[in-house]
Amino acid sequence: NLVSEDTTQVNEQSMPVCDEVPPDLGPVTANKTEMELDWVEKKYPEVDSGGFYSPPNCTARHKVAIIVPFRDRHQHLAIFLNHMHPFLMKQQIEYGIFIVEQNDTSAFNRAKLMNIGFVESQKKKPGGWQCFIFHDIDLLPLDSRNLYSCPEQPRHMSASIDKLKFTLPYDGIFGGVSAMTLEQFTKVNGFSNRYWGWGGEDDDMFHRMKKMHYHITRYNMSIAVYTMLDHEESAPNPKRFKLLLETSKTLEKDGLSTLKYDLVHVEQHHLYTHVLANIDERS
Ligand code: BGN
Repeated sequence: NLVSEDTTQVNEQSMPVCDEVPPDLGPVTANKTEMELDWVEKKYPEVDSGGFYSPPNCTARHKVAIIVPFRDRHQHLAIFLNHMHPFLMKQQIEYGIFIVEQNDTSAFNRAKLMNIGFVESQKKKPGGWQCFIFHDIDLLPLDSRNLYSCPEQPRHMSASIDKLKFTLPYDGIFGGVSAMTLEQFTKVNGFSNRYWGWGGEDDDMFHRMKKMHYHITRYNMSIAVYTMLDHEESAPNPKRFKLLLETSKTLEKDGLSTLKYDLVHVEQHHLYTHVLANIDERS
């Protein structure tokens, strides 16, 4: 008996499944000069309101929510969207870009914003996203072979960054850009909500993954290449060392299960969905 291959499968609209490895992938350049969002919006009419896209001629293999924690980086937003949309479209994935902004003035809480992005993005997708890519706004991928999908194990994507001399600062680094499946992310109870200020929240996620017996994978350093946009350094959180020692004890009591925030709005712009929330203790 002949068993039809994946590539010949058809869906309701009789579209073939997209190739496992889309055509014409390789190194790309980044435009890091200041630009207007209005101008970027005009360049990508094929992107649907909310920053959603699915390939027109084939059924995507991956449904990916790109979750971007955000505050005070408006100059980066246009550059990021201008880079990411063509990059992701070329990969023939179905995706949505979610910019999750902290509205209050307490210290930036990157991890909590990513938890909120996870929860809110799921509400915006019938059937739900299966893959989540948590993405700093200042990192632009420079090779489209760096596929924005979720393999069997969590993947650290931004392994090779120009500002870090294209080397891993340490083995267990899981910051910058990371990919996790729905199952992986929920099994570890998401990120910790307790890291206010710079540093450690990504290491905390690394510990969570290890505790649940996952192991972090990476693409080859020549493919996982990123360029970083310039910005001022933020103040490190002095409590991060102590928090990190507590991760394995507190995993069940700190994360998606205890996430509380006050949603200001979820707005669909042409190239992204804007999630705005108050997240500090007062909210
Ligand atoms: C590490 C930070 C990470 C950050 C990387 C790269 C901490 C915890 C103290 C052990 N970790 O030092 O959060 O992603 O640098 O900049 O500060």
